Amino acid sequence: MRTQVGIIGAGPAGLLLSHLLHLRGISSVVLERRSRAYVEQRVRAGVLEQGTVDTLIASGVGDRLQREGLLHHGIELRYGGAGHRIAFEKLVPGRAITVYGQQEVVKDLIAARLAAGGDIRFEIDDVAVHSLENDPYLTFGGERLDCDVIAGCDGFHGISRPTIPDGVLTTYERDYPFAWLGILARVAPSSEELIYARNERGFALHSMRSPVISRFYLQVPPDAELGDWPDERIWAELAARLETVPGFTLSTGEIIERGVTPMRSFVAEPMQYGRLYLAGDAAHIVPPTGAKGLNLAVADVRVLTEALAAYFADGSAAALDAYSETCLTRVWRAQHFSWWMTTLLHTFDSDDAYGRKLQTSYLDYVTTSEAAATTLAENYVGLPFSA
Ligand code: RFL
Ligand code: PHB
Repeated sequence: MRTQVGIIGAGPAGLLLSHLLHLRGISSVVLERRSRAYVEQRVRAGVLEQGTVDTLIASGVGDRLQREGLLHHGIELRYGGAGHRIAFEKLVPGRAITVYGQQEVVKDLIAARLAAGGDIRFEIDDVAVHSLENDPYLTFGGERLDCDVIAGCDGFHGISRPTIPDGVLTTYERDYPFAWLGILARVAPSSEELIYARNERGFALHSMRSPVISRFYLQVPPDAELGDWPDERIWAELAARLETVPGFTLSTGEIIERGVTPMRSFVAEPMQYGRLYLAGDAAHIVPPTGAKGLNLAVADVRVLTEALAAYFADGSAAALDAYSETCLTRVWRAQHFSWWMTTLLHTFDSDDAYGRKLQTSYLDYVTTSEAAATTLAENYVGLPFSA
């Protein structure tokens, strides 16, 4: 078998890449370890930047997103007994976020690829990468797939990044002394906009998926186990951290999904080696406080698509050679923003009174200075893509 681009992983990065390449007349095969049902149901991100939405709409996969996505023009920062709105419509006019589940994006992309005759192979658990310097190919299930290039879109725990020889990559990491317990609940959101709450008991986030489904996250110890968090405890803790302003009552409902996510910042540089190009979580991850992971995956894939289109059009490799460097500017901006939002809102060491004062000082600044609020807003809705 032969294809132009062999893609490992059918997450947002791999699927969008396959879709955008198809629109440029470039062939690809997507190899995914999990089943279609599994990837379509995996609950993860929910906040799409303006540029992500624009990319999906412009490439013809935005119909359901436009019908069902929830357009938000602000978020609330809640601390010290009060809520403070960061008003995108005033601070970054014309830019907003859309709340639409990552698994809905994945469903839309799979449907579009299959409708166009795309080749996505699910439940392939033995992909191996070969000959990255020259004439690369993939093997799986006793088959061989020759490719011009390979795209490693297989997430943080995938096989692509580890196949790069020792000594090539430099990695940068930060661990955080907590995790997020996330739940999806069958209950109308208690707020129209997302609430990022700093609380002595730990951070809490109120998000949503639809007028009848809410999404919540709680800062928990890094070794937290779901067994220690029965429903009553989750709701009590969410109420304790969110019901801190007069008149706000948290509505509760049936919990339909739950999980614990570790928090980590990570970047591997460069995001390429020989004929292998890494995109999305395979190359970098951020703590979810800034809602940047999925959006960065989309940004990488846009750059890679343009570079591959130039390469396959006339053999010019300049953009491909510059792929990593082009992506890393945005990656590091998102790294900083995600680290900063995380640092601002979580409880680190309860004994660290100094750190707490610094947080409060910055929160007061960001909620009273238009310049500081604009910094938060323009990063949150996503910086524009360069031409
Ligand atoms: P993914 O989604 O992890 O997809 C990788 C795919 O590769 C497959 N795979 C393999 N396939 C074949 N062979 C192998 N050896 C393979 N190993 C792995 C996997 O099964 C999978 O299908 O990576 P991708 O495409 O780079 O997308 C990245 C995003 O998924 C991720 O950054 C976001 O979910 C992060 N994130 C958020 N990002 C946002 O932009 N906004 C948010 O609001 C947001 N919230 C979140 C998040 C991530 C979370 N978790 C659970 C990590 C909230 C949470 C709780
Ligand atoms: C979500 O809705 O899943 C979500 C929203 C905002 C974040 C992270 C996750 O910062």
